[in-house]
Amino acid sequence: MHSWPSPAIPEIPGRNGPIHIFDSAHGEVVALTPGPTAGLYVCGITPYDATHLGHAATYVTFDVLGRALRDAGHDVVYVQNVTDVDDPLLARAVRDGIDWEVLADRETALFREDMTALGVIAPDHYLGVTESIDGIVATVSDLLAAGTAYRLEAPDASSPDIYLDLAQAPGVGSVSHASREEMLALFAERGGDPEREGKRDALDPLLWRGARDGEPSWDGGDLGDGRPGWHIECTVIALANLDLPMTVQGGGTDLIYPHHEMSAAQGRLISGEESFAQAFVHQAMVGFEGEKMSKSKGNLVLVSRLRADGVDPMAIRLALLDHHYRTEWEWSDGDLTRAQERLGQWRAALSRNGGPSTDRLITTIRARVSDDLDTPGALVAMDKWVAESLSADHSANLGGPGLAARAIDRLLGVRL
Ligand code: 5CA
Ligand code: ZN
Repeated sequence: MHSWPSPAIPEIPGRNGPIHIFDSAHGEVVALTPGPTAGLYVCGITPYDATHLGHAATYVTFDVLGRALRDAGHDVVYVQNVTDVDDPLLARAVRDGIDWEVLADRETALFREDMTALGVIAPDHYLGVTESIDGIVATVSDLLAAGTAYRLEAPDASSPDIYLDLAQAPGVGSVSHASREEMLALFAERGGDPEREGKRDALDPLLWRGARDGEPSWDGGDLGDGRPGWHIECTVIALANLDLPMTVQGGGTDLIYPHHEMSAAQGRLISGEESFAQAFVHQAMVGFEGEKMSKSKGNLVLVSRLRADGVDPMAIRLALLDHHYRTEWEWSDGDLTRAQERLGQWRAALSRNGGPSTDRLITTIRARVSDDLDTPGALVAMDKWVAESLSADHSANLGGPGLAARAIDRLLGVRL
């Protein structure tokens, strides 16, 4: 599937050192050590109501991470999926009386426009699950042949459902460290079916769902007609495009269990590798009016709505960057007002004939982003440079504003 046009990344002198980031699996900040090429997989949208500010926070966070890795001298291979067929998307299509493919195409198109407006670097591999059916069928067939997956007849389906025998996957729990009780609760809450009769274990994830009336299905060969389960989608797309262990698997904290636990367990089982990702990195949930912003709750602030109201996307990006990715927060109008004022100040400083030296500014921004993506700290560094610029005559240093603008663009993705 085509992604979107990537913004140019300006050059600046020097480079960053190693990037340190909080790894949910180890529960501590780790130094990323990718070698020449870093592999980044970020879970993409389920396109039925895109792009709210929670999504935007997630993709801007991983965009800053990708920029930091490039600035530290690595090439980055960036992979993202689109869950363009899954239960919540199909349910929304039925509710709204719209064809599921039309809905998915429309919302994915809107997401691409939002990403372009927010200055997010495009993935190198942007793949819908509907484009990845062959690989998923082959993988599930291999698991069946190896005896690590099993069929379960479903009375309402024309072919059986297929589940992973999770007991045969090593290291389950190493990503989330959740207890059995927590796993059971989260599995039920987040798309799993712990109550399904006949499963070997309540937590076994669905790999292939046999075809039902009124649901889209694909020819699965020996699997029978059906469609993929959720977690296997990200496992297969990641394995097809990245070497293991990838550097970072990312997404929001709502994906730690079961999604990242299961996709990693499957990835290790299929590949025989010990580790799926060097680090699992998660964006804290962004809320609105007292609850997690979510499509199912409907309490959404959409990037496209703000853009249609004439809000500068760079102000939206600045508002997001002003919150550390590991801190939960709630969107309010004040966030936008502050960001708009800040953007105005920054642009005023950059339109002057000359500015302060940028040496300390660049060093500080590099230090802040490599310290667990401290973007609020990076913004404060620019605020200081801007205040200094506006408080005195700096016309002797003509190159200052240009270099500051390039640094902010390269490292934080804010175009001034
Ligand atoms: N398609 C799956 C991932 S394979 C999915 O979770 N789609 S989604 O549309 O629900 O979410 C897209 C991304 O945004 C995920 O990484 C998710 O963790 C993140 N996300 C969803 N809601 C929020 C929120 N309120 N705050 C921050 N991130 C969020
Ligand atoms: Zn995913």
